[in-house]
Amino acid sequence: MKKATQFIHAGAHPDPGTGAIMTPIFQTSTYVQEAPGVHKGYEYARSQNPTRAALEEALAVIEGGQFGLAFSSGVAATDAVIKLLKPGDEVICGNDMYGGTYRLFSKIFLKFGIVFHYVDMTDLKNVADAVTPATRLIWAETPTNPLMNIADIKGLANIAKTNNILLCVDNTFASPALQNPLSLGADIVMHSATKYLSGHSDVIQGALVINDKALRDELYFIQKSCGAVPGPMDCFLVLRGIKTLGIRMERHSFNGEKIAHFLKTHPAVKKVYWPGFTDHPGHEIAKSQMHSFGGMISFELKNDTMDAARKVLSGTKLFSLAESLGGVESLINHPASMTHASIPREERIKNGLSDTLIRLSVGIEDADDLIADLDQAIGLTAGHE
Ligand code: P1T
Repeated sequence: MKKATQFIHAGAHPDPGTGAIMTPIFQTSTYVQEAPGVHKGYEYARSQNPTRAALEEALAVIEGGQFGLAFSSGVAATDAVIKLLKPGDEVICGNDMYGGTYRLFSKIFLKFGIVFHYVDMTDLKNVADAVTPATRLIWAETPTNPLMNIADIKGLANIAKTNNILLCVDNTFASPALQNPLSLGADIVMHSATKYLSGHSDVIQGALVINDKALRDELYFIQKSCGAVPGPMDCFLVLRGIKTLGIRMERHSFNGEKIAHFLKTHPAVKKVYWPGFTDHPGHEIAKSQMHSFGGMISFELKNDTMDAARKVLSGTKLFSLAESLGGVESLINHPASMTHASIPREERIKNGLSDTLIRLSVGIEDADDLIADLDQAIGLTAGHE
């Protein structure tokens, strides 16, 4: 089945009781059993819920995997993956990633004895060199948040397979419409479903998709034992979001491309981070593993003062200043003080995330309106160069 059809039909089965075409919101905590242990496959809603089951099936189908698992947030999904490990195990991860993932690794799991090596994953050699006998997991974001770096998923999978290491790819920025890491050799795909999967900025949720049954069972055991499950209403919202994922991503990519090129030629802009540019260092890899380049763009002004950055961040009218991304409406964000504030400044700067970087989540409004908005906001810095 083609992707466009999958987005509409994955996980959708008419309700056996009523024929309802949309999966009902099973707002229940428990299920009545006929006799002890005699039930319809549902015992207690932390372990199973039919709305969640429909969503998990849909997630698996659209990522091209066998099994999906939904979590109460993206970080809860990441948390479950790291809980596969034990003290002394080592993880190789990128040096540019969502600040909350870095915080989870460095402030929570480090004290439980898990060791994290942060490397520049745009060069596979850095990853290969970081492998030790204790390495159990490679954690990759591609494109990265917020610098839009690209890692070669097939290359990472080769390193992982050769060394008997798991590869988990955080596919949040691309979404399943643009990139399917399992087909490139990853063992686990992680999503902040809060973003493109939900698409409407009205839900917090996370997801994992897996092919291997034993690995799925381990992660399911963690999901039900630790309890970070999403409620049925949220599952319904993400199921609904998935139906329009394909067409939304087409428009995000279309608008993203227009805005990236507008920024690149703007006289007040110093640098634009977007993997669709032929001179982006990861462009050829991005082209080979992504269907299009999505709606995430970061940029820096030639005037690299906080004053100028603040003028743009506060000056847009259509782009709302907010954390998060992937919704239908455009957002503007200041990673250094917002989404990536938990990364020590020294680390951020070393890895190329400047104090004045501005990140855009380009929505699905009219591209010309969005460009006019950015143009007027950047214009507010004129005369301050
Ligand atoms: O917010 P939550 O659903 O828990 O997802 C965490 C997460 C994981 N991975 C990536 C790549 C992410 O971007 C996020 C969340 N990011 C933001 C809130 C943000 O504005 O960057």
